[in-house]
Amino acid sequence: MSNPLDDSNSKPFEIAQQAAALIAEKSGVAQHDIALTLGSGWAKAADLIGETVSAIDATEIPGFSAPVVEGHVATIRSIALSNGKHALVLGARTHFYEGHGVRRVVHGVRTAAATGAKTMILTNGAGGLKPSWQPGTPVLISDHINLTATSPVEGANFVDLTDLYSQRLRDLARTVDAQLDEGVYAQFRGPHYETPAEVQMVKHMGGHLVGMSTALEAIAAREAGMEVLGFSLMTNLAAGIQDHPLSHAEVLEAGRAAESRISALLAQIVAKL
Ligand code: 8IG
Repeated sequence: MSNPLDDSNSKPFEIAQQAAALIAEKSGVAQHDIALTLGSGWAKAADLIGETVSAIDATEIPGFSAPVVEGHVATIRSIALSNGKHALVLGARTHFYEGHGVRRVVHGVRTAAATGAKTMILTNGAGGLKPSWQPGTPVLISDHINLTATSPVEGANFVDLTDLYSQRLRDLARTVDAQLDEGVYAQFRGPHYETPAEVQMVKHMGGHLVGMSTALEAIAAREAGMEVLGFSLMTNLAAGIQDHPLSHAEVLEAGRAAESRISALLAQIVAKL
């Protein structure tokens, strides 16, 4: 299947504009205010934040591709909030490890910006470095370390990433749950989990969470002028910190166990935006 983003002569922002126009047409919602990417463990939030106006198969929208991982769904939803705002939920995250290039990874974020969204909420499942965190703990992302050795920004556009994960939005999240901890998220390329030595490297670099998404998307969101709120669901202690090997099944189970609680938390935060 061909994807227009893969043509090096194509313009990613134009394709995002086309995608946004088609979403507006299919949903009947001219402008969205907030966009969310719901990672492992966060999917139920879509049912809690408001009324689903429209559910669109992402593969019908220019630039989107079908997800590869079990538990990931390729639906774009337009949701009407009770406060009159409109949220776009991107259930179709493309991961960098899929090998389709960074343009496809950030296309959802660029499309969200093109629909008018000013706030981008990025969520994920992640490994944690703090032994005090229990699996199922939601953690606010305070900053990131991009270990993918690439950037979504094309050309000499020196985007400022100070306060990338908005202090204002983290403070707002804490008005819903004052106990929320925060940490620095390190994005690895994946799809393998880290070695214990790599986890120690992250610890020395000042990281607290390890995962395979979010940082590249956050950069693209900032480039597009959006304010970013980032959340990790800590599903497992990172390799070498927990005393047993990591398993995807265990990660999914921790996500399922926490899903209702953290999705309700996120929905309460969205209502305050
Ligand atoms: I869920 O421990 C989840 N995703 N890189 N490491 C990385 N990604 C993850 C992990 C983890 N847990």
